[in-house]
Amino acid sequence: MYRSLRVCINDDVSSSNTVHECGLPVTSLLILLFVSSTYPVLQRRQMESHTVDDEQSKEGITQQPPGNRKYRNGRFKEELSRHRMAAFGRLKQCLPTGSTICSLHTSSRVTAKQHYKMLVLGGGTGGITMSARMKRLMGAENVAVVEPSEVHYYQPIWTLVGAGAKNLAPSGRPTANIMPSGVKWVKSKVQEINPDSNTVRTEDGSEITYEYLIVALGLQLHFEKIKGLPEGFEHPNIGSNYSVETVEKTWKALQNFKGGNAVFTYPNTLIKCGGAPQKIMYLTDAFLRKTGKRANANIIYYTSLPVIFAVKKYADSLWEIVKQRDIQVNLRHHLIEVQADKQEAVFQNLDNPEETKTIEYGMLHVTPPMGPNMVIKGGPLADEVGWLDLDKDTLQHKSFPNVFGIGDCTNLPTAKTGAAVAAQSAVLHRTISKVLKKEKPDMKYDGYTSCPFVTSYNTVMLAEYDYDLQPVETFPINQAKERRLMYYMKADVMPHLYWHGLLRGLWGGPGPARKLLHLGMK
Ligand code: FAD
Ligand code: UQ1
Repeated sequence: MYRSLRVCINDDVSSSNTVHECGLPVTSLLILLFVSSTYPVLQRRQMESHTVDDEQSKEGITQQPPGNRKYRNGRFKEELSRHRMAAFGRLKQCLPTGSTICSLHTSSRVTAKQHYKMLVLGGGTGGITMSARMKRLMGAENVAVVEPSEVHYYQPIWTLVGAGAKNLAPSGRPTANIMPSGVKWVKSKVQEINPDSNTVRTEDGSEITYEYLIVALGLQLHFEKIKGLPEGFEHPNIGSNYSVETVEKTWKALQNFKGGNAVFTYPNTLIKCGGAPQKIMYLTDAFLRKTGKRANANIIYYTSLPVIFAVKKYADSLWEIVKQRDIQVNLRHHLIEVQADKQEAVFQNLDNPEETKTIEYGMLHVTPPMGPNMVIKGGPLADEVGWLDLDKDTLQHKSFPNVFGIGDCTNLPTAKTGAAVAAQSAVLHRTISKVLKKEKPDMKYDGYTSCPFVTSYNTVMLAEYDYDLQPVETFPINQAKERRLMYYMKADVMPHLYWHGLLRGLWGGPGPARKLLHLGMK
């Protein structure tokens, strides 16, 4: 096994080993990673554990809809498809929603007055992860999550859905199934947060009071800031991996592509997963090569940034890749208009705003502008831009010590990713357990974030870095190389780590595994 493990670790794409040779040892390595990273959590769990155990609470005060396990199969597929149709309807009406907000449920189950020791706003990656951890810390009956959506999505896999390498349906699971058992799910939308009176008002007019609050509301997509969108998505040959409504349109556009310009954009705002606009471009290149259409295609990347990527080590590799694959990169340009009926996209030169150019496309992948959640923006919890204003070390709010935050909705100065949420969740868990004991928080978040750059249908370059934009690599190999092992991890291992590790509050990022793999030297 060790011999083949060595073979696997040396699996940069120039090596002749196949992915299959790697399967068993890689799985062993990843199990080792998971166990080493969750061991501290399990140890802490014993020390902190509340008397309500999982099984008891499942049979006890669970407030989830009955029979939710059955819901998984046929009925869920129907529900997912209905959810997608409704969501596209909202996208057309141009509502400033995030990627997964569903307002179908103005819950009749919400009673007029409620109080919780720990109230979590948002049931996405950060919200569910923290509610699982808070259940462990203080008992399920003390925790509630406000989340309007019936379906929870694993967004990172949409990169592969847009390229036809995975199906959309398994990226969504019923919220009822991933809500920690016994935790109250308030199926409504937060409308207002009043931290002076420790009160949250929901869309149906209910008021919920709290002792402690975790804000995990994600960010909002703004397709409507590009002239001609979102209605342009009704035309063919345009898609976006950033939303459940548009991700399958990317795959259609890729399959329909006959030749001409295949155009990829990166907007003039902060975004989640800053690598995703490029990942679909490399996959497009690979698909067109495989199908013999690459010779008739110009692949063009327009980015508002002055660099291809913020971390030099990985940027150097990406420049090599675009050169090798004959991809044209235009820095400091952003998409301002789409005339989808004519298949034309208009770009502005950010260094010379008077200058615009119109490009005809055979395929267009749009990364929309993004911004803070409107519920936070302009309110007492926001910084001057609108993000949740947190201490970057402890994740405690700067002005309200009983308020905490995690994920894309925050102003933590690092890239917004699920990997960052994982690392933040371990720190935030520790901070809150200290605050509950009236002690000073003692663990610091270092800004850890990660971007698995998918560079083809079997390679990934795994970027990992911190607040200082310094690489913080988990594996004792050069991660600036494209590797098959990393593709296997992204496509097949990460989803399991997400559903069964992160969302259950058992995965706090690869920090402990990194220490182990570097023999305690990092
Ligand atoms: P979300 O998971 O978006 O959750 C926010 C939740 O808040 C949602 O459930 C929403 O319904 C809810 N909400 C919003 N408004 C309200 C309201 N008013 N009231 C109540 N609830 C509300 N990350 C990686 O680590 N690796 C990757 O490879 C990767 N690839 C990605 C590829 C794509 C195409 C995309 C779109 C994302 C990718 N990410 C990746 C990023 C990752 O998915 C996000 O960073 C992560 O999900 C953020 O978690 P969050 O909890 O902050 O926000
Ligand atoms: C990660 O922890 C994570 O959250 C579960 C992701 O989101 C899906 C990631 O993409 C990555 C890369 C990580 C980091 C994990 C390892 C093993 C490096």
